[in-house]
Amino acid sequence: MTTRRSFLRWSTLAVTFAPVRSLIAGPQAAVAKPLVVSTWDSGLAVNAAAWKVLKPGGYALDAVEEAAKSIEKEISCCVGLGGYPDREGHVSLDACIMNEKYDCGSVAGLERILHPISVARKIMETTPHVMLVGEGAQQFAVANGFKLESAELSADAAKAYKEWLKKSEYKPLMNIEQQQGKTPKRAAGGPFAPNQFEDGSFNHDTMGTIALDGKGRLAGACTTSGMAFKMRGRIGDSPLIGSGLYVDGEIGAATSSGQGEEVIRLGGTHLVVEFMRNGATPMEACKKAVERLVKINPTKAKEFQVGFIAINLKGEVGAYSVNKGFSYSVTQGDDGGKVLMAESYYK
Ligand code: SD4
Repeated sequence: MTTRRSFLRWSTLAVTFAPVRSLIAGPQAAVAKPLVVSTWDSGLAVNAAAWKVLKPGGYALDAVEEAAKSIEKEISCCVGLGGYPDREGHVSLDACIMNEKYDCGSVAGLERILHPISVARKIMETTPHVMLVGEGAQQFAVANGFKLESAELSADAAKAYKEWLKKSEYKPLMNIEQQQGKTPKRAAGGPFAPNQFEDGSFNHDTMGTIALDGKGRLAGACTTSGMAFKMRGRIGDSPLIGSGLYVDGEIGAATSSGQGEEVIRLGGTHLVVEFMRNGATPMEACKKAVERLVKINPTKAKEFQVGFIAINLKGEVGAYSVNKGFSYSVTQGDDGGKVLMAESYYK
């Protein structure tokens, strides 16, 4: 049995001797208390899907894939095929996945496939490549048994797109994800259908999930339909390893949400993990990355949101955002988890 003391001893050893340990038996030699953290309050339901894998001792990679699939298949404005289209009316999906051994896979601009996260994993596990985009990604998916779904927009997305075309204004709203638990107009068919809020504004909700399993293995997944009404071909941070997601099996994992362009210019989640490598806690690491981001242009930074979440091998959790309003969900047991509000640079 793992007592708290032995757990602490193991987790300390895991960090102190990480390089040696990996030479001997790989990161899975450690013993850890499973943990899953996702972006936003909608992450709670997503964590529940991961927890079903983590609780009986499953692999963190399977857990984060299940987490991502659980939201990809819901009717949602912002993840999966029910999402809002680009400005030419096509829904294009971005996703990536990474395990504790630097294995990673990614798809960008993928159309008409229900589970981009599973295509990303397939690329990771069966090809010499990391990332496939657009037509090639779709071709790969179909060749590997993924069904080609209809190109038709969901009823909600079609309505929102029609509405958007009236002004054709690209104007991402800060923290719009945060309203998900509040007073969204829910479309019929699922808990994740807050496509449009009472005030008419649009939701978007990238899902980033990072997990630590009972064997001390880390993994992460990130999935999105990207910014609603983006330019055709626009790719955000979410499918980019080191921007929307990064995992180092000997250190920790991080994922991001918000204005992807700002995360990309920083290599945001790789930076967070590097800060942890240099001794920062997950919380300190997220904060330092946000400070670096704000320093680029403090005035502009007041106008967009970026939030990071991170975990380390000790099971510590951290989050920090540029502006207030970034929430995240933490699940560590059967209690259904909790939603926390991240501290922010601008209060
Ligand atoms: C993107 N980072 O495509 C994503 C958007 C997002 O919640 O996080 N939405 O830039």
